[in-house]
Amino acid sequence: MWSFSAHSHGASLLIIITTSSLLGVTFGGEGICSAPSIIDSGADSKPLYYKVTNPTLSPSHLQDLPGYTRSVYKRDHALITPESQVFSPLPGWTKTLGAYLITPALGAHFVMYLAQMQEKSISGLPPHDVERFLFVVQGAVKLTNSSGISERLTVDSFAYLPPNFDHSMKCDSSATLVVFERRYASLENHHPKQIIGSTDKQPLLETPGEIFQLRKLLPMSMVYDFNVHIMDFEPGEFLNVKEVHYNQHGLLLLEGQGIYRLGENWYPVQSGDVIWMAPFVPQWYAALGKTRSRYLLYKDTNRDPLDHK
Ligand code: UGY
Ligand code: MN
Repeated sequence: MWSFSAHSHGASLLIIITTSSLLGVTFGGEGICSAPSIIDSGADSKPLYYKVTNPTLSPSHLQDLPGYTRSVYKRDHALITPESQVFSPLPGWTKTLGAYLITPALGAHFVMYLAQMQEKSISGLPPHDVERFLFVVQGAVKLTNSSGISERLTVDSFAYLPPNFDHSMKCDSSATLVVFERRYASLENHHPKQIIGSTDKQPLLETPGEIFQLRKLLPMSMVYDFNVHIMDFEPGEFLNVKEVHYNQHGLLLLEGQGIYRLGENWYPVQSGDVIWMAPFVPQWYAALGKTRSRYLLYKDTNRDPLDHK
């Protein structure tokens, strides 16, 4: 692999040693060069969804590229990767930093944000007539409603709070939540209720023609104008349907990596990435890598598009 003439032997060897140590290249026992694996072999011992709050901001092969980001913003979709998520104090919340990742400014009818609650923090309330869904990605919070009933929510648990429903979340040490809010599209004689649950308690649903595993976190009842899906793919599995539909999506990749097709674009994605999909954007996912892909997906549902935005 390396050749050098006798007279420059010493200098060349120095260059090889210096270059290889800079690149992190190792010489195997058989004399074969190998680069370090980019797969995190310690990932198994980490807490659930660890990579969402501890993402790989600079893959080793891109770390010297100032200004580089995988984030993309287009008319009918956006990819917002961790290195471009910007946090600032969340209005109405104490000791909490928030990053609004999807808002009506993109054309969405909902907001999606990450809330980083710090020690002794308290949540604020959503605006009037706005419903809220939250999912705990890291840490724990105590959710209390106006009847004084409290529930501790830990990683993988979620809560739905109906519009104008008095509640607060308190955090003793630290927590990261992903939150969806939208103005409730009301239906006569239908009244949504508070829901608390956790992903592993939700049943697996039939997915005719598809291979991925599906759980829905909210009831499939007309009362609710959206649902949040948890979708699991083993490496090599992909969406069979090349979907184009009227619904909007907000997606957080909780685990794994793969390729997301959005319109005519094909994006490598990994855990911690967020995607906005506008109505009718062609969408498709294939899971790659060595570990399961799991994503959490907001989807509006149960409403006539002529009656509601
Ligand atoms: O239900 C859905 O629309 C879902 N399969 N879409 C997606 O994963 N992009
Ligand atoms: Mn879809």
